[in-house]
Amino acid sequence: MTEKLNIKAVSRLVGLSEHTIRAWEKRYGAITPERASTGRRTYSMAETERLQTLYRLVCRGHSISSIASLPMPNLKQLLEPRKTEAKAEESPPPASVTDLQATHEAILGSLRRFDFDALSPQIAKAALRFDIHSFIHGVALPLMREVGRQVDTGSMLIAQEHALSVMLRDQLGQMLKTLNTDNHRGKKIAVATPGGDIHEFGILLSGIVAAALGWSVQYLGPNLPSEELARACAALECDVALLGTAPVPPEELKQPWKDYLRDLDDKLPKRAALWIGGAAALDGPLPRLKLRRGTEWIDSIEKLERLLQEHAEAKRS
Ligand code: B12
Repeated sequence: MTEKLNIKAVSRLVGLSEHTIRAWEKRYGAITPERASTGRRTYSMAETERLQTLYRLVCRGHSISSIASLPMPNLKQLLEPRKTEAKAEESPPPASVTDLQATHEAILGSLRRFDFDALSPQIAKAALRFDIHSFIHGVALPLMREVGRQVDTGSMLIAQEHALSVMLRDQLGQMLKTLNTDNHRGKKIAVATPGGDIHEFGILLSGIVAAALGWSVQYLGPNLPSEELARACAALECDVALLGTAPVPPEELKQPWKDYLRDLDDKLPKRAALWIGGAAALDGPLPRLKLRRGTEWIDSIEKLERLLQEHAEAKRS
């Protein structure tokens, strides 16, 4: 019997939200899942692989409308690196789910055994071996979430979380630097977190995704006061100010999010759009906050990828 997956499992394996999977089916006919007797969609492994391939191509700048109906061999051909194309095309071939899981387990194992010497080479090897998309969605994000969960339940120490954070941070910083080289002519995006919030992974991953899509990333790091971000955007002539937010307790922040955002809205140059990613963009009152300029609330890296593509295309047309 051939294995069938439900939409939740496909979403987890591929890294696309359930909403996007349904939208790609309905709007673009990208896949045609069967329906179980309950009416629920079921997906074959071939359809799962097709979604994974489409997602990778979208991350490399193809619009879903232009590739959704192509047969698999053509999609695979598009994925093959061509020497003359952009840096994102130079990354290794897509990783299999089994390889990603084995890497995840190996890194977690070293962390559990306090074998910190093994961690850094393991992370570096994974970054070389997998394409950017797989490394982010299949290695970096699941590791941070799992370690956060284990610290919560008391099965890992905060010291282990710190050790992993530092090594992942170094690796991601290196990737950002490499991808950002030669992007001077792309649209400019400044990336930071608000004063008091030191969680850096959301903005690092966002910077990597933007750089891979050809944006010129001005990485300002975590813990930046609103006024400083506004002034830097003016000096750098940025098209977008991207703010990453983690679910930090309010007392950790130098200003409440609302005040920070209003101040930024006041002080940012007119030409800069304001994009807000992470916890502040999730369900809650903040995304209804009235600001004067064009504002996007971004609850996932996937939505960021879409916006970056749309805005990069808007400039060209
Ligand atoms: C790593 C981590 C740290 C590291 C940060 C290292 C670093 N250089 O970044 C360290 C150890 C330093 C740290 C410190 C603290 N942390 Co901490 N940390 C985490 C942890 C484990 C992971 C967060 C992370 O980086 N995730 C990776 C992001 C990218 O993934 P994500 O959160 O799933 O986000 C998704 C979307 O929201 C979106 N997204 C997220 N950010 C962004 C940004 C942009 C621009 C975009 C477009 C999208 C986007 O994309 C993701 C994928 O879809 C979380 C636990 C968890 N499970 O979240 C706690 C967590 C956030 N920390 C927490 C706390 C309390 C703290 C501390 C106050 C105390 C402590 N426990 O150590 C301090 C100080 C924080 C401060 N002042 O900022 C709490 C906050 C809960 C709360 N509200 O009370 C959490 C939830 C842990 C917990 N359960 O207690 N932390």
